[in-house]
Amino acid sequence: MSYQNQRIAEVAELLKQRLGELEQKPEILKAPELKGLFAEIPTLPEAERAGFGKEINQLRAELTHLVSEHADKAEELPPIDVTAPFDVNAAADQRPQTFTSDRGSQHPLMTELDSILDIFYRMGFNAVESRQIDDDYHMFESLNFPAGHPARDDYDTFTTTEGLIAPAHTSTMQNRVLQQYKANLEKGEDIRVVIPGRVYRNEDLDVTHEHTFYQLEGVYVGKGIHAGHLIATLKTFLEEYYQQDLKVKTQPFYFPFTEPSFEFAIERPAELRRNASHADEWLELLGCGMIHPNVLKMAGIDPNEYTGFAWGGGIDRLVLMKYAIEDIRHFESAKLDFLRQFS
Ligand code: FA5
Repeated sequence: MSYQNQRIAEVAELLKQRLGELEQKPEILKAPELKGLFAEIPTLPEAERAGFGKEINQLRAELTHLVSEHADKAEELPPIDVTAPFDVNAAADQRPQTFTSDRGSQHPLMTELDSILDIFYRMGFNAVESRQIDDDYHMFESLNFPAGHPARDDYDTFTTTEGLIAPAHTSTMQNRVLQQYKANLEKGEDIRVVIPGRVYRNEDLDVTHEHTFYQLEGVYVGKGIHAGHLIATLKTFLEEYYQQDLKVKTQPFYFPFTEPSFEFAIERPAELRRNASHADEWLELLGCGMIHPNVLKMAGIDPNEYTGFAWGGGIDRLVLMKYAIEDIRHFESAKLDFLRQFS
C-alpha cells in the first residue's frame, strides 16, 4: 500500500521493517510512532486533518492485517512423522534396544487409587472413569448451574478453542451415571457408583492446591436415603483407608447440585501433623450433600420417589495425608527421588 503523505509513508516503511524483527507481532500496533501520528492530527490545519487521519487508519489496518496473516501462518504446524523411527520388521537384535517394563513402576497415586476402589467394591459400588474433556451441559447445566449462574466462576478451568472443557470436577459424570444405572431403581436396587478421574483448575498453587489433580466422585440413590447414610459411608471408607478410628466433621456449604451441601473434614492424626504445612488440625477432604431434586429430574429420576447423596474428594489430598507428604505438587513433578519411595 502506498501513502500520499510523506511522514506516514516513512513511518509505514519503518514499522513494516520492525514487524519482521518482532517476536510478539501484535506489539507493532502499540508502536510509539503510530501513536505519534494520531497525536499529530489536532496540530494540523483543519483542511488536512481528514486526509491525514484516513491514511493513518489505513496504515493501522495494513499492520493489523500483516499481524493476523502471521498468526494464521504460525498455526500451520509442520506434519509430525508418527511412524516408528526404525524398521519394525527387522530382526529383534537389529532393532534399537528399549527399556523393559520392569524398569518402570506405577505412579503412587494410581496404586493408592487401586486400594481406594477396592474398598468401595467391597462396599458394593461399581466404578466408572470420568472423562478428561467434556461439555458445558455436563460441566454445568445438568448440575443445576443455568447459564450465567455466579457459582460457575468457582470452577475456573481450561477450554479448547471449540468450547470443550477440561473438567474442573468429576461431578460432570453425575448425569451420565444416573442415566446409565436408573434401571437399577426399577428393579429395587440402589445406584452405587464411584467415579475416579483427573480434573483441572486454573488455581493459585500451594502445598495443598494443584492445577491438575484427581478426584473421586460418589453417587448413591435409592428409597429413603438420607444424610446419615452419606456420613456413615464416608466415615466407613476413610477409617478403612487410614486403618484407624477418625474424628470427622461436616459444616454447611453451597453447591448448586446438592441440597443441603456440606464440607467434610477429618482431624489429622497426631503423627501426621509433623510437617509445618500440616499444622492445621482439620483437613478439608470432600464436598458432599444430598443430590438436588433438579439433578435427579434431569436424569429422568423422580425425586418424590428416590433420594440420594453424592460426594467429590481429592485423591491427592487423601494420599498426602496418609504419607504425611509435605507438598501436593510432588505428585506431578516427575521427581524420581520422590516417586522411588513408593516403588
Ligand atoms: C467439588 O469439586 C464438587 N464437585 C464436590 C461435590 C461432589 C460436592 C458431589 C457435592 C456433591 P470442591 O471444589 O470443594 O468441590 O473440591 C472437592 C475436593 O477436591 C476438595 O475437598 C479437595 O479435596 C479437592 N480439591 C479441590 N481443589 C483442589 C486443588 N486445587 N488441588 C488438590 N485438591 C483439590
